[in-house]
Amino acid sequence: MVFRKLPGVSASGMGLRLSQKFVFLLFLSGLVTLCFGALFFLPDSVRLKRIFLSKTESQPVTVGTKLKALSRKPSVTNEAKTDKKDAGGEALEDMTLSRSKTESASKDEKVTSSSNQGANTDTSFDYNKFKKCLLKPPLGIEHGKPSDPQTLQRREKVKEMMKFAWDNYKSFAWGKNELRPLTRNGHIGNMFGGLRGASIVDSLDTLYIMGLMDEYNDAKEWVETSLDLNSNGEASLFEVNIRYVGGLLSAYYLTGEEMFKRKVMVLGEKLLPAFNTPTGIPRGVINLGSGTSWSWGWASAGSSILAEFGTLHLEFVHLSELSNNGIYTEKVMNIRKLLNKIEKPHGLYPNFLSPVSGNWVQHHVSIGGLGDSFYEYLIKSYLMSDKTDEEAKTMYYSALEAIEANLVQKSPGGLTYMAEWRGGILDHKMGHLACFSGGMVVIGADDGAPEKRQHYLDLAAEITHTCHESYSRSATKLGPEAFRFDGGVEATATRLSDRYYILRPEVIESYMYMWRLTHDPKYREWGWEAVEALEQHCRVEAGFSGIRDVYAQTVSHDNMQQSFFLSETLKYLYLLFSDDDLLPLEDWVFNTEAHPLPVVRKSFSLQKQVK
Ligand code: DMJ
Repeated sequence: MVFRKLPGVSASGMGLRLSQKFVFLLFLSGLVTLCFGALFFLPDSVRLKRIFLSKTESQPVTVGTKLKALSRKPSVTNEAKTDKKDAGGEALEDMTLSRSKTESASKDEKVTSSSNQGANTDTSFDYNKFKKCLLKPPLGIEHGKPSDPQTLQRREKVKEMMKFAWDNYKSFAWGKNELRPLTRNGHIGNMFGGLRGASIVDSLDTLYIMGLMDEYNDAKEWVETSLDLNSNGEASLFEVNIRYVGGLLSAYYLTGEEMFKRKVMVLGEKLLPAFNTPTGIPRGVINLGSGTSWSWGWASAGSSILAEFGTLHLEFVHLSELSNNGIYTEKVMNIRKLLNKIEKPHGLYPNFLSPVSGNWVQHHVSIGGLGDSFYEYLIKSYLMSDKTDEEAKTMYYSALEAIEANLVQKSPGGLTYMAEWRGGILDHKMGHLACFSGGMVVIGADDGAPEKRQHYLDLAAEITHTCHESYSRSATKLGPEAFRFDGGVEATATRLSDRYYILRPEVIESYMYMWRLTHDPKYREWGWEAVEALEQHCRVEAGFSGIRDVYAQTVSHDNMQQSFFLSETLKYLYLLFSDDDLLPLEDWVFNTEAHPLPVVRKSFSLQKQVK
């Protein structure tokens, strides 16, 4: 061997030894680098990472109120997806989850898997402490029982309607998403990515506040044993968020059942990959298994929809509250920042935005479908933050000012309505969905400029009156999907395709808020008119059904009991006939599916307050 003798080796021999050592060391360090690299680059390396990284390293860290993730995961590319078929706007039942050809994820778009975003932190949320921070008991002194006998009787009627709707769902559609009351079977649809039991999750809080405890317990047991979150289908991010995330969050906050919290955290984490776009604006459709996301096939140029990506804030703030992980708040604050910064035509927010460029795609503005709940979530974010979220407040009142300047109209007959805006041209139409805005304007009346308070109360009352007119002017006393103020009509649908009513809540929602904030008895009367109309035209032998033409003397049913009928329509009616101490507005904010979420108070929040 050349290197047998150490002492007295020649210079060239020494050089050889040194370079061999160097090569050996280089080889060793390469090997070590490779091994460590494999831990991070191989799929499913999460468990190994946990061994080598401390928890805090894989968690996001706080930088002021903004959070930054220290993700070491390499980027992967979304697979390109092809078109299925187009779906039209706000659909009646099966909103097709079509994919946008133009908007499949671009090759250089980087996404990280949710498991590596460290979404679920060990929680230290203290439910008892949270309860103590509420100003009032959630269910009031006596579950909001009204003292006057007529109101009590009306409330009992609404409770009976809920039990009827629920019992039929249970008999004929248990575990499916909705009941088909005419054919007495279940409907699954394709909005929830393979998740089931939408009517159950949407009903939990309604059953609970109505004191339908056997029914609530059945619902709870189903969620515990049968709500399978390992689905692999394509879901509407918006719908899953408002119905499932909202429903489970409310159930947890009202009951303190840890199981609801566990479920909602698992589901919340599955939604995170939808935000992995160049701008952080999520796309509309997400595969709950793979995390891949797409834009709706019908959304122009692969855009995301304002009412969809703008209706995540309340639920995501609560996901951060419960998990003590700021990542959810970070995602929605990022959306907020972009919307705050971007130039707005006449101060208005168009309905379509590119998740790639972050620019508006079309100048269509509406307070109804495609835009609606974005505005609702601005004022509700402010209220839910215990009035600390100044950014949301400013954005809301500026948006409202722009809406008033550009969209609010008075008909020749004196009805106030919110028209739609297409690049500066007004379409004198108001959707049923836009009727939520009476309630929105009234809940924000107190916190605007003091000199505007009365003006906002008047505006809210006028809009609610107009929406009531749209009901009064039909044969069924139920309102159409959209009504117009041109061609010689007022608050009336002119097109056949706008005449349907699918058990929607928005008009009744505004009655409820108007009642709570003004105590004008007409709102309870109008609510009762709606109960009678629902009973007469929508109640069938095995549940409640939507109708195809509110102007027809003899109705034709659409065979669908929407889950929002149980979650919203009946809940708002029940609250309308209850005392104000049932879910007091000082403590609770309703998400857009009527799921109550508590105001986040500094005294119990582990997260930094939004400033
Ligand atoms: C509900 O799912 C929600 O209220 C949503 O914001 C709009 N559409 C339906 C009810 O009409």
